[in-house]
Amino acid sequence: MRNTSALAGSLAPRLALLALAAAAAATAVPLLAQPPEGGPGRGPGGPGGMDPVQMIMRADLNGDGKVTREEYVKSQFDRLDHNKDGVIDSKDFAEMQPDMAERMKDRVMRADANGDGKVTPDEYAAAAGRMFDRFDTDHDGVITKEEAEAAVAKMRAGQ
Ligand SMILES: [Ca+2]
Ligand SMILES: [Ca+2]
Ligand SMILES: [Ca+2]
Repeated sequence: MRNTSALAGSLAPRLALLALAAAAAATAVPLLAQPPEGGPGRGPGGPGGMDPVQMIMRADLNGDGKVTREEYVKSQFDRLDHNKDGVIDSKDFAEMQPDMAERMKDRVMRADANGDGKVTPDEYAAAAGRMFDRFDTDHDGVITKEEAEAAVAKMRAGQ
C-alpha cells in the first residue's frame, strides 16, 4: 500500500499544474469567446475592423457585462503598454502595426500631461477617465453594453 502514497506524491505537482492550466484557460475564454458572429451593426468598421462597442466591452475582465472605471483604464493601458515596462511611449508604438500605431499614437499621447513622452498609468487614468465618463451616461460608475452602444452611436452621429 505504500504505492498509493508514492502515486499521490507524484500526482500532486501535476494536479497543481493542471489547476493552473485550467485557470489560464478560464481567463482566456471570455476574450476568445467574443463572438465573431456577424451580428447586426457589424459594418465595414474601418481599417482597424474593431467595433468600438466591442473594444469597450472587452475591458469587462470578469465578464459580468459591465465595465468599471478600473477595468476600463487597466485593460486599455495593459494593451497599449506592449513591452510591459509600465509606461506607454514610442517604444510601444514601434511594436504595433504601423497604421494602427499612427492612429493610436496621437490619441494616446494626448494623455501625456507632463509632456515627457511617456504616459504613466496615472496620466492614462486621468485621460481615459474622461472617456469613461462620456460612456457612463447614467454616472453609476459602470458602463453597460447599452451605454456603450448609445455612446458610440452618438459619437458617430456627431461626426
Ligand atoms: Ca511600454
Ligand atoms: Ca508623462
Ligand atoms: Ca452606467
